[in-house]
Amino acid sequence: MTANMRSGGRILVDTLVAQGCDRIFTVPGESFLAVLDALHDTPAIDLIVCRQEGGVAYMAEADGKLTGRPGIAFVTRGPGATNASIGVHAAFQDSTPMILFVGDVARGDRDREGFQEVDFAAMFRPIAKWAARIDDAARIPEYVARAYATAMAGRPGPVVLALPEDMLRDEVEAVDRARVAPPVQTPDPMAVATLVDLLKNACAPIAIVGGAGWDAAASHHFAEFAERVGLPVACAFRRQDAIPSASPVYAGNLGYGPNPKLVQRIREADLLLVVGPRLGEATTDGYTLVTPDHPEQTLVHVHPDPNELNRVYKTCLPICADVRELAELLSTWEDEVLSFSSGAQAHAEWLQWSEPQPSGAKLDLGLCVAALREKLPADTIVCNGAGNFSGWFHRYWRYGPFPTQLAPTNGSMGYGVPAGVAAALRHPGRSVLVPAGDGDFLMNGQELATAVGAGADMLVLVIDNGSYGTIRMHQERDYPARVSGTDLANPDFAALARAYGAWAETVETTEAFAPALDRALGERGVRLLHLKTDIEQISNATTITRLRDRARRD
Ligand SMILES: Cc1ncc(C[n+]2csc(CCOP(=O)(O)OP(=O)(O)O)c2C)c(N)n1
Ligand SMILES: [Mg+2]
Repeated sequence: MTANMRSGGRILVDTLVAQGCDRIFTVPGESFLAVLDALHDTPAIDLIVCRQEGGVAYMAEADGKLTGRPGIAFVTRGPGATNASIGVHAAFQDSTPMILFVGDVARGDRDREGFQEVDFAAMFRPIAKWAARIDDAARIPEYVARAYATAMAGRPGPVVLALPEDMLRDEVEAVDRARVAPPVQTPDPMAVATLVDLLKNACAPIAIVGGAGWDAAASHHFAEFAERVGLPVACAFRRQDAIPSASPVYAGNLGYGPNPKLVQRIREADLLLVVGPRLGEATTDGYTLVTPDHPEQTLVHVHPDPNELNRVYKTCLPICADVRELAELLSTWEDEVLSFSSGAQAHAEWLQWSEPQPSGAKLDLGLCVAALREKLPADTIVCNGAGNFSGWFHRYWRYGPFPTQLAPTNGSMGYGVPAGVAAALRHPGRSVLVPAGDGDFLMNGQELATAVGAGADMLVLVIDNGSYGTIRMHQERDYPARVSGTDLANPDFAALARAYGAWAETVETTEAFAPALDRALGERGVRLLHLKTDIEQISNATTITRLRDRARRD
């Protein structure tokens, strides 16, 4: 053996270090022992061992959202990869850079449907940007560099690489690759000049922002520009940190249950400046708020991926560019003519809409969010999965500077706890808040063990209405008073959290919430407040009684 010979596992870990990877999320498998062995001697990489591959993949996805570079996950063959697929789907729909490495059967056993064998390239093709297998250990640096490049380029997304276990044990010579940077995508100044001209001629423009490639710099520069010209800025679904809520032109969020005044403003807009979002189904209320042909509206779409321009929406001015570069160029654009008063009006409307009014409920979630607003720092990272419980946070929480929101735009349950772990590890000094539904929490509640084991500092709120409430809401609309398949018999969540080693209390009234929150904030590590709410408060906008009354009238 010459001095340059390395195992496939060693080459892979060296390659990841060269790409800047400092953390891997995993559930181990015997299919990638050579990688685990190489990690044994690699202090540069923090290995986070999880309890289920759904948790692994969500953590990697959330880490990708936080850093802008691919979050890294390692899972085993069929069972591990199928569990992890939920996070790949989230990364795909959320445009998040991520790489999932999957241990695979030995090359010589392929196509016998050996133990846990799956054709991973075929399985992941519809939900990954690229899915492939590395058959030659000498080509690991090339495959991994391409995986990084692909995950970050254009519209970011997930890449899946299968690793035959015997390939990882091969001893070969390989040429390392240097860290991959995303491509430079400076906007064409002529196109930006046209954009500014369109703004000058517009009576009622509005920006819709967030999404692919959005980062702290994009947020800073875009807010600077929008504030200077008074342009109202709405955020796409679950991109509420695209600019801080405190910005004087922040107009609120789109998605489920947006401010009707914001909806009206978008309908009446003559110019839509869309920077980053795909204008997906949730953001556009099922392609109705902005219709694909949007007659009488001019649509400027800025996106780093040419395939997203004119894909669904007729686009008057498509600009293929890095959103950060576009925002920076706009912030330094010298033009005194632009000045709108609508940004301040839209912000005032949002302030009013996002102020919780007492609902009369015994444990009033709106008032709980108001208490959280008072006691938690502005740069708190709020992590949630799917369910109506999230609606109170989307509506009433004030999101701080990017990144402060980790929430799946693909509406995937079980995301909050794993995302909270990723956030607590990436930003140990920051406050991390995980609002979770009772259904949502138990989809990945096992990752509390990972959180406690990793010394994560985070506050979990389990909002326990004894129901898959969102589905109950749809049920009450379509089949009133016929509850089927949505009631939940729940554990004592506080006792459960304590069993994991967390600090926990149960809260049953609004008055008890703030003192319990104070006690939670006085502790460190994982803390959980079990909030027992009434299913009657089915969303932040309506009640079961009102839904039934309406169904009776219709
Ligand atoms: C992984 C996954 N499974 C199922 C669904 C469908 N779904 C959306 S919301 C929801 C219920 C959420 O219940 P809970 O977390 O208790 O929140 P609540 O609506 O009661 O506030 C379900 C089952 C989903 N979005 N994701
Ligand atoms: Mg529930």
